[in-house]
Amino acid sequence: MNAPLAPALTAKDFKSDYKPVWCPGCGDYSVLSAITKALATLGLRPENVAVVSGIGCSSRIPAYTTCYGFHGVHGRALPAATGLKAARPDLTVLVASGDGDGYSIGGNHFLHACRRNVDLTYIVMDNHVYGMTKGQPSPTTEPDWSSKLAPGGTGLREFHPLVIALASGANYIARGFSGDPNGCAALIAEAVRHPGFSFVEILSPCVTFRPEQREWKQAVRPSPVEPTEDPARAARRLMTDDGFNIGVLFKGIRPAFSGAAAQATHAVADLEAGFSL
Ligand SMILES: Cc1ncc(C[n+]2csc(CCOP(=O)(O)OP(=O)(O)O)c2C)c(N)n1
Ligand code: SF4
Repeated sequence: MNAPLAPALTAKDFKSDYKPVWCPGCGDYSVLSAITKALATLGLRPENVAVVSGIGCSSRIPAYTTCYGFHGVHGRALPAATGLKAARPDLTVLVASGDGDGYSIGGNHFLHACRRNVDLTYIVMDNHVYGMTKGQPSPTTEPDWSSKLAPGGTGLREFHPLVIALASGANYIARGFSGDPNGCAALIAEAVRHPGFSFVEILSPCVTFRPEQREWKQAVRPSPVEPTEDPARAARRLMTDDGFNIGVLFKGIRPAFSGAAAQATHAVADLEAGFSL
């Protein structure tokens, strides 16, 4: 007789008993719901999933799931996740980050994670501000956003995450909005299924330090075009992107990094012999 099938899990099974400490109305609540819904939709089990993060309000996500979690060092989620996936390719590895964590201190890791194309899903909750440390401008902050900490604005050009991801080699690129958790869940589920490095940028308002972001609800719109596998076409679309088109931009066809090319082809003794004087 066949063993009984494990019962299907729901999003609730992926939520831990820890109550999130986010401010009421923070977009990250919906992103947590989207992640747990995506994992249930994919038919995964918590013991087969790891959620890795850095530091920030958004980086608290691992503790709020029942999956394996690693709440690491600011800006260093991607290297930790890359090592984990290399050691445990059987695990589904999600990485949660914020625009400060992922694009500022962790910006260099972002470039190289895209380039390496290890099979990870990178979810960045972008609120154009450092929420946890009380409202400093981040790389995606508008140059003219004036605040107590940056009166008159920084005057600095914004970082363009989707452009950088495409130029650096990410294999799946999408943008979601936390106000549409079902849409975000669908983007995340597709990102997990897609081989290689998948990048999902989610506009997730910080209602405390950027209360005007509540208006994003009126600004976002479904992308008018279908995803493309052609990087040149995706790049042209980004030229006219104002940051509020929601959906999948790019689904690449690069095979995920498998490590095959990095397998040792020489015995250590042969290498030593080659270097002997
Ligand atoms: C090495 C290091 N530098 C700085 C900090 C302080 N710090 C903690 S969270 C954070 C910014 C988080 O911003 P973001 O990633 O945008 O996340 P949010 O809180 O907005 O979700 C900073 C600068 C730190 N913890 N470690
Ligand atoms: S400070 Fe901003 S990002 Fe942090 S929990 Fe509050 S609303 Fe969310």
